[in-house]
Amino acid sequence: MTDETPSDSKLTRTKEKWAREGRFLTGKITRPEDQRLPPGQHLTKDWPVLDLGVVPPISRERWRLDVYGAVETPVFWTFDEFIAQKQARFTSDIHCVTTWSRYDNEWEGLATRDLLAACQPREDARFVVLHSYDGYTTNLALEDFAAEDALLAHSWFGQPLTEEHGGPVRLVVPHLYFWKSAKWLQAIEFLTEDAPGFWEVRGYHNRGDPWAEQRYSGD
Ligand SMILES: Nc1nc2c(c(=O)[nH]1)N[C@H]1C(S)=C(S)[C@@H](COP(=O)(O)O)O[C@H]1N2
Ligand SMILES: [Mo]
Repeated sequence: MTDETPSDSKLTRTKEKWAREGRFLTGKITRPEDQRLPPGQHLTKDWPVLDLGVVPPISRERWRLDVYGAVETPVFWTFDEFIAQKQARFTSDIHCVTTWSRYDNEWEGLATRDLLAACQPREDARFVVLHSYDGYTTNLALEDFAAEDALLAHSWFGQPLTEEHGGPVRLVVPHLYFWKSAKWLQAIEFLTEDAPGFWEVRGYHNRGDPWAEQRYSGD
């Protein structure tokens, strides 16, 4: 361990600099139907690890999920309670803002739509903030969180998510850049007002649509 805090690490400072410089922007805009690979992305077969450099040691036994805020029914689950929910299997592509994409990832977990059915967001709920065990946060509009292929994933290709990729449970929101897909998920907070997260307050786009190249806040 170094004494650098995650928000002051070299990677964080480098990515903040890219945001200021508008790195990796091609200016092209395409739609998913036209082009599977979003503009400015290249394909990779391996699965790079990107995070703040601190892997929180959370076993399945110690893991808890808290769902609260603007909901009718707050949810507090252990891993056993979480995995007893209806299981979804989705195959989707990953698009990271640092320009790598990885096709055809097989995820298993709880569809965000089924989570919404369990916690019942209030009429006035518009946004969610994901809170992670490493202190990371990221925000999503409720409709993006509720995308039909978004899920709280515990497995990848039939194997438990590894620690480095966000196990026991991470979010996967395939239609947005991967920084929206919080690893080591701890809590989901429903809000009536938006609340930008870790990268969103450091120059990254509030929504992050890869096909519109919404990399940085000015895009
Ligand atoms: N908790 C947490 N989730 C996170 C991050 C992080 O630092 N902490 N980094 C995000 C970023 S920038 C990316 S690109 C992906 C990387 O996921 P991977 O390491 O599984 O490829 O996780 C996202 N989710
Ligand atoms: Mo990223």
